[in-house]
Amino acid sequence: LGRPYTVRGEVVRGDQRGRELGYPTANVPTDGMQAAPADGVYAGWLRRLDTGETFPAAISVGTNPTFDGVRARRVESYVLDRTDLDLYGVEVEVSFVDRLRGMTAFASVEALVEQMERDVARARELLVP
Ligand code: FMN
Repeated sequence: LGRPYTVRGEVVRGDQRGRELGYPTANVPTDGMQAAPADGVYAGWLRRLDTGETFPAAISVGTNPTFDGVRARRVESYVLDRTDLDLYGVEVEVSFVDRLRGMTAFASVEALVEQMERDVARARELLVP
């Protein structure tokens, strides 16, 4: 595979929890038509197909096992430092550059947020020179 794996789709509303956690994410559902990489956390890029802009991102693939409820698997991208972006309804392409870790069911929301902070720092090191 000579270039990063990508997933395309329209950004849908998630559980609206990300903003409360301090890390709002652009959620793209995975359907039967395209395979997402294994559940876990990645550093990569989110590209808006409407404007062509590309942003560095920390990306989660999975069902958010820290929280209750049966949930669809999806690709969630936190665009670094851009809590102001509104991407609902926008077609995006997410590229996976580096795998950071596996998906974890944390015992508390605080533990999840601390780990997300480390993930974002690592993604920044890898993506932003
Ligand atoms: N959810 C988990 O349950 N376990 C994880 O290990 C985990 N890691 C994440 C790492 C990053 C960098 C990001 C952006 C999200 C991660 N998530 C993880 C997903 C969050 O639980 C999710 O973004 C949050 O619940 C908001 O969901 P919502 O967009 O549906 O509101």
